[in-house]
Amino acid sequence: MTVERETSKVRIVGEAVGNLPWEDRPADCGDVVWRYSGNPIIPRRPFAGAQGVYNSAAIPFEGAFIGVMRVEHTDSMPRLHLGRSRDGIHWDIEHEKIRMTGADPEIANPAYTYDPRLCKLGEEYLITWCNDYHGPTIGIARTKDFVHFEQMENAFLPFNRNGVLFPRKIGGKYLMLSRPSDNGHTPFGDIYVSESPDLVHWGRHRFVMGRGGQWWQSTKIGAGPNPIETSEGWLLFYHAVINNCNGFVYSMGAALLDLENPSKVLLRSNRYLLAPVMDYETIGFVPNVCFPCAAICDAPSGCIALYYGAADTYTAMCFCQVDEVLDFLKENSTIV
Ligand code: BMA
Repeated sequence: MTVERETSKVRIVGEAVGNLPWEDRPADCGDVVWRYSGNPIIPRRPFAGAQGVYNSAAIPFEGAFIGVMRVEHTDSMPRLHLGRSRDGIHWDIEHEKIRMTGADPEIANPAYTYDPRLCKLGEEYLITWCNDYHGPTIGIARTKDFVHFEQMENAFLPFNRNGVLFPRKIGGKYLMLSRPSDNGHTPFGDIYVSESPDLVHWGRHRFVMGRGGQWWQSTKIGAGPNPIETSEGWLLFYHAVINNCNGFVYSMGAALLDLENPSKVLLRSNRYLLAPVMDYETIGFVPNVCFPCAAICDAPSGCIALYYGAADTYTAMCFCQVDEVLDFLKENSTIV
């Protein structure tokens, strides 16, 4: 359904998405980010052999939506599958994993692939994900048609499980956010930015922002959906983790990064925008996880639909409006 929306004050650089998956904020909700009433949009065990689909990426494509989904198989190993949706909410997911070609045999056929991000960069669609190579590192692939996928070189040395590209070159270079980590469940994590002339060789690594400050983001933080370009800076939604006596709890914060030098943080939330409270977020294979991986924006209205993995079991959605997120950030910001 196409919805008439008001025009936002903060300008999102991007396209109009008339068929944006969207639901207005419930009248009794005072939150800046609100959940879709039909959550979770992908249930537990969506097809035989799939334990769950979560932490997945989605993007508008040819008037509908296409997704690169993290599917946890019943050997508990995650692989990337293609998903298609007419409305961005109901998804048909291929039962076979995406076949990629072109990789050096040394890095082809990884045992696991997960937490994809998907962005349009020029005429291509680029997928980044956590890729198995002697431990987790960042894989990259390109496609133009979502039929042929070319796997490129891994971006970084292990261990790193969170690579997120900017959707355009900055200063003539490709930029990627990442969260260097260990090979276990990573009791630490900060966000760095790296640049590349060719999407193959990465360097000039710079610190962007780190864990710390308030308890909800004191253990680790990592980039969520690909940064959203706005007239005020790059809007970055990120996951943020607290370690309590029952384990990690993953919430979502937001930050604004400088347009020309994204290692410079202009604003950063000192309160979360989304934290696990619903049953589908608190009960699952990994309880207490909200893990945002994709954002689809309707540029004229500033409406943003976010996809997040819930409890490492489900896919869920939530919504927000760019002016309100920026107002929230201006009122609730501490740079750490
Ligand atoms: C992170 C990643 C995510 C996962 C989260 C919570 O480090 O592995 O895929 O959602 O932990 O288990």
